Amino acid sequence: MPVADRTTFRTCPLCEATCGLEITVVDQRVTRIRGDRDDVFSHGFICPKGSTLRQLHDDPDRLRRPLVRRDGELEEASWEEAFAEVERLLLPVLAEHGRDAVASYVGNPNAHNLSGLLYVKPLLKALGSRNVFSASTVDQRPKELANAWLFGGGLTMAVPDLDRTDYLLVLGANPYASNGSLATAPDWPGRIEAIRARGGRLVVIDPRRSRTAEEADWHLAIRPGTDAFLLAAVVTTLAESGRIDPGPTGEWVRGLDEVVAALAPFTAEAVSETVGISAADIRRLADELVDAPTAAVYGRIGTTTAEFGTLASWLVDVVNVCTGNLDRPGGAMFPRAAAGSPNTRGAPRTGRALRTGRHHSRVRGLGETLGELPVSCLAEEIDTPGEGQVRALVTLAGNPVLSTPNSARLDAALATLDCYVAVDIYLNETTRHAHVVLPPPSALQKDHYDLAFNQLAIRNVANWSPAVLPLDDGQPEEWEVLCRLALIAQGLGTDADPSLVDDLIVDTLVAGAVADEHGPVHRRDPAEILDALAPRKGPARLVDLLLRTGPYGDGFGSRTDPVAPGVPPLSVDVLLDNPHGVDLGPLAPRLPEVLRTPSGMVELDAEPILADLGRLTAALDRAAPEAVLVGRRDLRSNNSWMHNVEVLVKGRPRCTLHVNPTDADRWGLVDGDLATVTGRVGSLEAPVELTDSVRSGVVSLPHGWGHDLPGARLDVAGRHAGVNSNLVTDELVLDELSGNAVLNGIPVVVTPAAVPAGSEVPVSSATA
Ligand SMILES: Nc1nc2c(c(=O)[nH]1)N[C@H]1C(S)=C(S)[C@@H](COP(=O)(O)OP(=O)(O)OC[C@H]3O[C@@H](n4cnc5c(=O)[nH]c(N)nc54)[C@H](O)[C@@H]3O)O[C@H]1N2
Ligand SMILES: Nc1nc2c(c(=O)[nH]1)N[C@H]1C(S)=C(S)[C@@H](COP(=O)(O)OP(=O)(O)OC[C@H]3O[C@@H](n4cnc5c(=O)[nH]c(N)nc54)[C@H](O)[C@@H]3O)O[C@H]1N2
Ligand code: SF4
Ligand SMILES: [Mo]
Repeated sequence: MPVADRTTFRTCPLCEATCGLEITVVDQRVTRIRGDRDDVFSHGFICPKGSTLRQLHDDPDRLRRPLVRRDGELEEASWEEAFAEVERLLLPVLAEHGRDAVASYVGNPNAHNLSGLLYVKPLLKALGSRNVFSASTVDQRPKELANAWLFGGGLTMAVPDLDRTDYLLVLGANPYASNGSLATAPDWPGRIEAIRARGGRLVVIDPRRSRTAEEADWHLAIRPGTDAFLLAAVVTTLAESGRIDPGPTGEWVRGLDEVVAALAPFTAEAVSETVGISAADIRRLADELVDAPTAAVYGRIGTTTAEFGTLASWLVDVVNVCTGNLDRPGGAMFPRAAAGSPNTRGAPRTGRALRTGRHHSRVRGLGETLGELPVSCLAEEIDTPGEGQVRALVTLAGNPVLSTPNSARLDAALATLDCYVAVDIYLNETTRHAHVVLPPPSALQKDHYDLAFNQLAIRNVANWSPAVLPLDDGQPEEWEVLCRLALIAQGLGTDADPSLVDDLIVDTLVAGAVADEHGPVHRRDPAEILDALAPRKGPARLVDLLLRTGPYGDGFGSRTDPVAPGVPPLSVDVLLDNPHGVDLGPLAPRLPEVLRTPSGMVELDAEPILADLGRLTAALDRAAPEAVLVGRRDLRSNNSWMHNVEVLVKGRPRCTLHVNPTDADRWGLVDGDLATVTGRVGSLEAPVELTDSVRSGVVSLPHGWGHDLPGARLDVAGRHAGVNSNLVTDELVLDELSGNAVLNGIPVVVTPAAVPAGSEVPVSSATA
């Protein structure tokens, strides 16, 4: 019997913008997805990816049943068989080689997924290995460390107050393509246009004239990898003319004078050649920033996946402090998330100092940060024999064969593992090496709440999205899969009930909540709280707890004042009654209560950061390579995993090498022909697209492509394969302070390819 049409609303989980979607379902099939005009944050905005949740769900290549390797081939198996195989392969590795022999890699979609956000940590704990890796060390780790040292929390982030600022300085980000990152806002383009419409100014620092740079009032084409020099020179320029003034925020800032003194050698003149921007332009930039009524400096991928990533990330906020823009409307402000934020729990202005390097990687001795090792050393931990060698791997929503540096080496290493378990929706370039693949339900089959991105949002909102479609027959939830893996890793067998882990997690969180003397349920009876959460289980129960004990929560009856007009204090039930979300208002100043540093101050002078300035000084007069490679993103792409959606990949190929015409003349390259790009670790071949949008001496290739490896099951992506840019990025070049990979500014040599245009170039021909 056909079920009547229904319309449901949910937040898009694909990128950080958190747009509201309106979804029409007929007979348990999604027939239409469009922007939810009534969403309190996105007001109907949607990008071309948002509506493809339907195609992703319906994709015949999306795995619905587990795969188990038998006689070398991956075959469909029952869930029981798959978990039995995990146990059969994993336990001997643990028994014979110890816990550190099992590595894990946690990919980007975990941040967009409640199961990932709430159940991965317990699984990692159950595995008990120090070899934990994630996409964070090819991404934002430098910013997290800067935040942790400055403010006392990795996600205690000062985000640009887009809707009120008069001046936005963007470094190394292209929100017209990415829709913004580490600053959550649906419709960045619209918000940028609004800045200009109200007489404000957009300035973009990028070696490419990106879509965002095209919209800018001023674009400065910086030399890749040099943002830290530029920002240091902005501070020094302001200091020279006595214009550093943190305003009222100064009361909560420690070490400003010391920092200004330490940056003094980086004058506009001293850095000009290194950054490729005239001293006059650097001075003008400093003038504009300090003269604007309000201004916000914002940096992203181009500043974090760089040699001085932590310094650049820290300097973004040093400039925000120096210009009086930290924590004021129109400047860079701290969100107050409704659920799950460490900076709304416990005692304000107390915390422990961040320590890094508490343990080190076996082969290269790289230091741990925030409990993880740099993913740049994953391959060597697998392929270097000796005591402590990694023999088993668990990947959770990750595709490191396309997303991490020198990926050919990792690709080869994965083929040698004794046990590789992947939790993933696709058989792709990485998971094709697995012994067991465990596919979770599609995004439309899951409840959703943005526990992570609401902590970075430019407006405080809360939005609960119930699952749109039911689970397939016999299919476990993703959190149940993760819990069952945890139980197997703890030797409790394949039959143990995943609720055991779920109950343990909720018990721990409730115990923490009743112990928090600053929280709303201090000293309440845990049993009473657990009763009030029943009968929910899984992520819904945990989010309900986090919301109700959060800053806008009902405190399980202890608070009753409305949090927005007509909206009672928050719980999952209240959010269910508000399907377009609840608007909790614009950001409000939060200093000093947001701080969790040992001194209770913004610790501008954190010792590890100041120590790293020596590295910056040493690089000041280094000669620039003839050519460097940078990345870029495309609106129709999402890292490596949405190229199997036909509507997103059709049309002109997007994986092209952007080359400036003057460079092409020098290097003998022709538009449309293949070029060979060679770096220290290998080479690749990509079609040349001539464009003056890249600075001379810079070539650009997007990441996340290279879908022609045998054994993957990606029919559409295989026909639009592109080439993997990480075949030439170098696993030995890091931002030393954070261990983050350098993925921009890779020295390369570009030559015409020996192979004539049009003939197929297998990626596997790349030399490693
Ligand atoms: N459509 C789409 N959206 C996405 C993603 C996607 O793959 N596709 N990925 C998501 C993820 S995981 C992330 S982390 C975000 C990233 O979000 P963004 O950082 O906005 O992403 P990019 O478009 O890569 O922008 C980086 C820009 O930095 C420039 N750049 C390169 N090197 C340098 C440098 O040394 N200095 C400066 N100043 N600029 C430099 C590049 O030319 C590029 O324009 O996007 C998210 N959103
Ligand atoms: N050269 C270069 N390399 C880069 C970057 C760059 O700018 N340049 N950017 C880096 C950045 S910012 C990032 S974040 C990383 C991303 O690196 P990764 O996280 O390794 O890669 P993704 O492409 O996001 O792959 C996500 C995987 O999750 C799976 N997946 C999707 N949804 C789900 C789900 O709901 N559950 C499960 N279990 N699996 C799911 C997909 O099938 C895919 O295998 O790439 C990095 N690599
Ligand atoms: S911008 Fe991001 S959140 Fe919004 S519809 Fe597109 S992919 Fe989804
Ligand atoms: Mo990312």
